[in-house]
Amino acid sequence: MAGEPQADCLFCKIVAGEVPATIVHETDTTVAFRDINPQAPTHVLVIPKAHHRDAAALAEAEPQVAADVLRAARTIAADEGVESTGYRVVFNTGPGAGQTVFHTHAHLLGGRGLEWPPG
Ligand code: DGP
Repeated sequence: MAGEPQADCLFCKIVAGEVPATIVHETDTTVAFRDINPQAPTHVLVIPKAHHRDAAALAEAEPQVAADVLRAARTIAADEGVESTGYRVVFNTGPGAGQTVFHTHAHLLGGRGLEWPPG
């Protein structure tokens, strides 16, 4: 069922504490942790605790939680000291866009200059 934990999902396991992660922020509905392969000095993944495959599915099923993810990203950007210099929030959606983990996650990137367009 949409939103329920999935036994084979890596990020559901991080939510459950079954896989270790460096958690930097948590709310009732979200958790955020450092990316294992950082692409910038600040590279944090912000996820809903509920399982949805991507940002579009989350927005459709639980729009208030999608807003919680964005609000958490802003809080973390401030905590990390990148809010004033600018930061990027990216939802890779689908394999063609580079999504490899199919549990909604926002990449919060900052702490260096970010090119546009992205690769
Ligand atoms: P994406 O390619 O957009 O699906 O991003 C998935 C990200 O998840 C990628 O940047 C690497 C990160 N990642 C994969 N496995 C782990 C893990 O076990 N722990 C942490 N902290 N990050 C992971």
